[in-house]
Amino acid sequence: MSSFIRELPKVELHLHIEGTLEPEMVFYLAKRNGITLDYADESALRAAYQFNDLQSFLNIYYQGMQVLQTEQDFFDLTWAYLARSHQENVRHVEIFFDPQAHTERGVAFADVVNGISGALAKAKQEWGLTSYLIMSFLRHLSQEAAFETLQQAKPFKSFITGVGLDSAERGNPPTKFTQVFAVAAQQGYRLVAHAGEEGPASYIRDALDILKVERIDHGVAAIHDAPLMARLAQERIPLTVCPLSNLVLKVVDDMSEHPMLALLHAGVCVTVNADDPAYFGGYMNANYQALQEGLGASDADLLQLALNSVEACWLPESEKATLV
Ligand code: ES4
Ligand code: ZN
Repeated sequence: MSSFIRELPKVELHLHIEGTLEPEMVFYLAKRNGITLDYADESALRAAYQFNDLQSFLNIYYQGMQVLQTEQDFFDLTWAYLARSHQENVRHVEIFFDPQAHTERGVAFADVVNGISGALAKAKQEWGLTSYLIMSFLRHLSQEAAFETLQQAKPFKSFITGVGLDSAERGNPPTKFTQVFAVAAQQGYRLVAHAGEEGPASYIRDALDILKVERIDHGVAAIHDAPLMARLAQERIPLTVCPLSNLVLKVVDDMSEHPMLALLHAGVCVTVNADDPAYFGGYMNANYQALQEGLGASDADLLQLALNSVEACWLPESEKATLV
């Protein structure tokens, strides 16, 4: 790992907190909560992390998070991620959580948000590590279910800055959630959506024009659509790209074929992110390193990517200045 990458001040804009659940913590929490797992030990669980596409990952991801049951579990999960981020010189994070994946199992919305928020507050106090929380709707569920989740979030509005859209992309287009995104915007949430990960470039356009999101999560399918790329560059619409995720889920066949640098050099505001680091082989520094070693990104490229993340984040301009 180069010292340049380690010392670069970094901002993370695309991270699912449930995707930071390491096998060791799965076993630790299973024991604490009296749950029997289908796997004999941590290495047997890790061996099951073999993915062909997004859906094969999601199956394991939703299964793994069933050990998260109490507010303390969500606190411990988030705290471990923040400690790791602090070690990697990550200065600010905007992280997703999937409330429906927990409320559907009978976990209280309050326990999820209070656990995560408690750890975020502690990291700000201890390290000055700032954060925002983004509530993501599961796109394989109905818009009606998303509306119910938006309603449940009302008492916790001050802890939740944005609304996002994730899970199985193909067959679940942005237009399925037009009304709930409009209402979320009226309520004062900032908007993002996963689009153009496995789905087509048209989902990126629809997320922008119909859902009216301000950032696109992934968005790598834009590389196949020259007019869209030109628009993203012209309007400096940020893409939160996740290199190791794209490799492990076979969005790209090899890191040398990843579109990150083509997008960067075309003037698109692309950023580097970890997505689900416990499942995809690494946190922020590992993602920068993959671009350096697998794609030949220069230190100047990596610096520009890190500056793009500062530009794309939601901190007030006065606080952005203190990051760099
Ligand atoms: C996700 Cl990589 C990815 N794509 C879509 N939804 C997700 N949820 C967690 N990780
Ligand atoms: Zn994601």
